[in-house]
Amino acid sequence: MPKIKNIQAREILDSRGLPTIACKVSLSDGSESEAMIPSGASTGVHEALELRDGDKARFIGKGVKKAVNNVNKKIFPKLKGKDAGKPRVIDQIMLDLDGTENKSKLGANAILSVSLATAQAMARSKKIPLYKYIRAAYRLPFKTYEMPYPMMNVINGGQHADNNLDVQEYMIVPQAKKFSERIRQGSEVFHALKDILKQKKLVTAVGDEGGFAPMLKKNEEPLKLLGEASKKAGYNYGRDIKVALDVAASEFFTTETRYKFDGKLILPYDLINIMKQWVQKYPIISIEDGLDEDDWENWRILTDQLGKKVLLVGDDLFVTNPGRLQIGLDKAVGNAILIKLNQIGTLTETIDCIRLAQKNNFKVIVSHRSGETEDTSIADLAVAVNSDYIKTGSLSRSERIAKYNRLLAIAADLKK
Ligand code: 2PG
Ligand code: MG
Repeated sequence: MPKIKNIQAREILDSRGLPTIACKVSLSDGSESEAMIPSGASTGVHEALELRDGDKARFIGKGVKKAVNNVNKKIFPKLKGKDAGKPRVIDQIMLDLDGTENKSKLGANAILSVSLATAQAMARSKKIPLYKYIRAAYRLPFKTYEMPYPMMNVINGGQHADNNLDVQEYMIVPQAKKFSERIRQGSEVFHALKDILKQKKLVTAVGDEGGFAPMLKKNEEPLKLLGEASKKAGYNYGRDIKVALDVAASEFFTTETRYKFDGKLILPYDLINIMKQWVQKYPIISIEDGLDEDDWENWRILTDQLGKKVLLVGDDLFVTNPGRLQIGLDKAVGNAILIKLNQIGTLTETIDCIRLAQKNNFKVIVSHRSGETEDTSIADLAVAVNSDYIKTGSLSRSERIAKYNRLLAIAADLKK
């Protein structure tokens, strides 16, 4: 088994032009690979810590030199010479070295960069694609490979755009059987939507995840526009094209349990009612973070009322953390989980969280971050774990398209 020979991290830029960490792991047999770590904007308070320098003289305080140093000076000496093909052991060494609950000493960005680059390098060493390596290394019990359904974020709001929409993501979920056809459907609806926005004299500039970011009067309007766009592209809104939302409610939750929505302060009960009405009127199959990340009580009510009809996805709620997910399972809250590697900070804990979800019949959605890079590992992760869905942005911006193109390559290999 190859050993870890060298680890070299450095500071690079993400899709927002802000610093993030890249890390190259080199093995004793000459294989090597570099992982690049994404960064969120609507980060949950329970996420593992993304270490930033806070030095206002560089990159408005957002430099990651400390994280880079932690990899090169603290993590590398501990991992040098270790078996690269034992991901659980490698990750545990880093967890012990950090020793904190939320990886605040070394930084989740530092730790994940090593965790992921080691897996990538091992896949190269074994001359197999990353998705096959992940499945084998963690002894995942699946017999076949399934391609995920993409949730494509074609209208951006919330923290990802400068428009007036409170809901962060309006996503289309194409339903074709073949993966490449799902991508085609998504692209066609995206372009039809652009034409419609132009006709209505609405802005067609895009937000952080490549979706359009028009100024609209009400949060409900995009749901109508998606119907018009589907129709214009020749699809049935409901049968061919379904909808997923990321409400990202933690971002507009205010004190005293009120939500600021459509310009008004409303009760959780009102927000739940709005979602119920939308589910009746539009082909919505999934609602992510419909309520605040700590509003467990109302999450429970939401689950009771809508849990049989749609996916209720915990993102900020569960933060890819098996412990938080277990709380949700015990409280019977939600029925699906969003999976982001950098919310928890190691590949091993990510896999464990996915397995816990799957064993409890929760649906799994592997996800990008709003600040991304050209790294496509999440496409491989999704296929490795037979993720039900993947959320990786709109049909524009290369850091989003890179993941779709990687999935197309995998689908071609798998003849799916
Ligand atoms: C989300 C993500 C990705 P961010 O809320 O689901 O779309 O956004 O990376 O900004 O947290
Ligand atoms: Mg989210």
